[in-house]
Amino acid sequence: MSTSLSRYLVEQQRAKGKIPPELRLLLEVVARACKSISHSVNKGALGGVLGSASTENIQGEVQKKLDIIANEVLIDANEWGGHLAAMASEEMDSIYLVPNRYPKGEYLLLFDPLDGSSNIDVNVSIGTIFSVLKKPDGVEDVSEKDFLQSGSQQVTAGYCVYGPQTTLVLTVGNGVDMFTLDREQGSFVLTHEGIQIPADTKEFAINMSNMRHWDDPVKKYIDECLQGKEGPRGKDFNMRWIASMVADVHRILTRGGVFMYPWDKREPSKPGKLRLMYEANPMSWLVEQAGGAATNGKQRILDIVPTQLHERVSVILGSNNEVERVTGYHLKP
Ligand code: AHM
Ligand code: MG
Repeated sequence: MSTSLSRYLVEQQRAKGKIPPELRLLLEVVARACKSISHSVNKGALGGVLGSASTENIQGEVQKKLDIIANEVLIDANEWGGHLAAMASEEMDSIYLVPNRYPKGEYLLLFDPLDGSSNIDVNVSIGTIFSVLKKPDGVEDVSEKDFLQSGSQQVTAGYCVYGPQTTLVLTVGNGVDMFTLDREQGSFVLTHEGIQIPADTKEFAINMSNMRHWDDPVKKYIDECLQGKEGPRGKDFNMRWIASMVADVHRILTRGGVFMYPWDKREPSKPGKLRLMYEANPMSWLVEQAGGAATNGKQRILDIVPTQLHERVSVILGSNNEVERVTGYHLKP
């Protein structure tokens, strides 16, 4: 018999003691929200959800209609259940406190409601990324500084990718498991357990159009990959770049590879394009839980203590030996 997400979570709570009841509720609610977002994504033009809204987010990016819809779905689903104290999102300037009319819980939820926004209108895989932290002990009135915890403090993290299949990928610190949405049953079903990323790979993911802006260690690594069998690596590499981090990371969890969005010279004052707290941290933890590695070139991403909610970071993650190699090129140029 197949295992539904609900059963899996109850078993994790009961037998393995890995998750408290409030966290189980939180994950059920996030999964329900993802189901609803999946429904809107699937409707596409028929649901009138494609195209841009006339607003910008705090990062100065034009919001798509689906960015806003997904953000609202996640807030509406999560604010009343009593499991959260506050939320933060790529699409909101500051944190969202659970309104006083609802009971408050112990957890802080962070999310990128719709990652890969540039792919929405062209019908390419996109997704929702989320990370959960605990409210610091003794804090009554949550403020932004209570969110500024390193990724190693996450209690659960995951993403849902809306592709040919809708797949929810989770960790509660006990490995990585995947659930596929069964649309007839209306529930997520456990389809892959104990995901492991191979330590070696012949596949890299990077936006090559930025090559002239990269730093030397990244140029050196990619140049060696491009030389293939005739170069120092002695093997041919393949390249993939979906421009949706969820989809690129999903491929890496499925068959290995290395993903990079490094710092580059276009905007030298920014540490990178991707956001630490709701993109890099959850993905880094998933990758580490699957036996891979994640660094910013110099240090483990999960060790970075954020100073801002929307902080950016350089990202190198995936197959262990490749991440070590690129990181080594940064540390010993
Ligand atoms: P978004 O959260 O606004 O969609 O931006 C993040 C996305 C990642 O999913 C992806 O890896 C990257 O931006 C693609 O960037 P680029 O268009 O520069 O290749
Ligand atoms: Mg994103």
